Amino acid sequence: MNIDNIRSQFPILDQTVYGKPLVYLDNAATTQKPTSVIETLSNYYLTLNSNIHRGAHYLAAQATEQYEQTRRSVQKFINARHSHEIVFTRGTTESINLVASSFSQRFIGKDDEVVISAMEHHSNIVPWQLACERQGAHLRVIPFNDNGVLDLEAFEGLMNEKTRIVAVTNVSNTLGTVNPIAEIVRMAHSHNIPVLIDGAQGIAHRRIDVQQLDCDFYCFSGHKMYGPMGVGVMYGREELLEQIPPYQGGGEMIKDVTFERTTYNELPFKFEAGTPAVGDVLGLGTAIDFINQTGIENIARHEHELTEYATSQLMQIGGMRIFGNAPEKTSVISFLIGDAHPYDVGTLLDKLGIAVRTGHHCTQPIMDRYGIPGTVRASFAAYNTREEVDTLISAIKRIAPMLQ
Ligand code: C6P
Repeated sequence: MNIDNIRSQFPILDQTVYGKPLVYLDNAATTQKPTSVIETLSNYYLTLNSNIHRGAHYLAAQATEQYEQTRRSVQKFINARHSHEIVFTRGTTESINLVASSFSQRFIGKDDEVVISAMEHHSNIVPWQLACERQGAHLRVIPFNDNGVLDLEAFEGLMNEKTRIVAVTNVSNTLGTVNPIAEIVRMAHSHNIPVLIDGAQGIAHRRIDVQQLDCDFYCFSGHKMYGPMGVGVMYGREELLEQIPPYQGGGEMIKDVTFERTTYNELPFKFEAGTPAVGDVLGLGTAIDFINQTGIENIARHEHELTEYATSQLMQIGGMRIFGNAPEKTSVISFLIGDAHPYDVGTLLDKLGIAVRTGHHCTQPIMDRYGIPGTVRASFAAYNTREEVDTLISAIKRIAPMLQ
């Protein structure tokens, strides 16, 4: 992988902050966007802007064609069986809320159970809590061990005839753990329980084949995979999407409306009420092109090397604690230095030009599990370099004595 070539596609990286070269290590929060994605957005507004599926004019037809073409790109990217199994949303959060709301109305009743894991992002906890509250159902939680590995034996023990769905993350945004989702799906399906995968942190780091995984729902955001903010995907298995009710009512999701009764549009439109973020969807298509051109396996290998290198360097610093030591991890490293507050570490790193995230990372139950207020999190993407890791390490060595 030619890093110089990749970096040249991300002009935002080529700047200084506080007089220091920017070292952007907050990629799990959002990745930067290549010029091609930014150009897709501006070209859309410069040459194509119009509402889709509605207008009888040239621009509307072109925009509709490109929007539907992007749906087919996403289908191919995750190897879905049908393009109508791809629903565009605002992001992972909306995708999970959609499933939690619509699936629970159809399939979850009083005293039923929903299984999630203890390492979920709040986006894969709260929507299920809301659904359980509404339906009178209960949440069950798969624990994980000190290294951040899910306890699959406990998982097996949690499933029973009341379990209606299992919802787990592909990759933990805090621990970096890559969960054995194919195995989780196999275990759940042996009890005829469908599975939702939160793919927010998986999609940009591993090849995802939803048919091979055999999952029932896979949710992700454009902005964590070099695409625009404000767009995401909910992949759902056709048979389930046919059975669950719409999430929101409005334009485009209907077939016929009278005051007595409304009938709904076919898939995927039944789940796409109102005007979507057309330009952002097209930008997501360009982000997929970027990933395909770079090669997701190349990206994964490069990030793995950076993560291994950074981990070994960090471990040599006195007082260093790394949270998340699963055998299979993506490019996320959460750490604490002695008793230093993560916010203080993040602020000092920021002044040296290094962007990391600090806090609970929207995973408070993980913090409770370890009895800590938060962590400092460095996360890598395709454009990060070994030199940037060195900059991080020497910055930490410089600030650590100030904070002990
Ligand atoms: N995690 C992070 O810094 P949205 O905000 O809808 O694009 O994604 C929500 C979400 C869901 N699941 C996981 C595993 C995630 O990591 C995220 C977003 C960001 O870790 C922002 S909190």
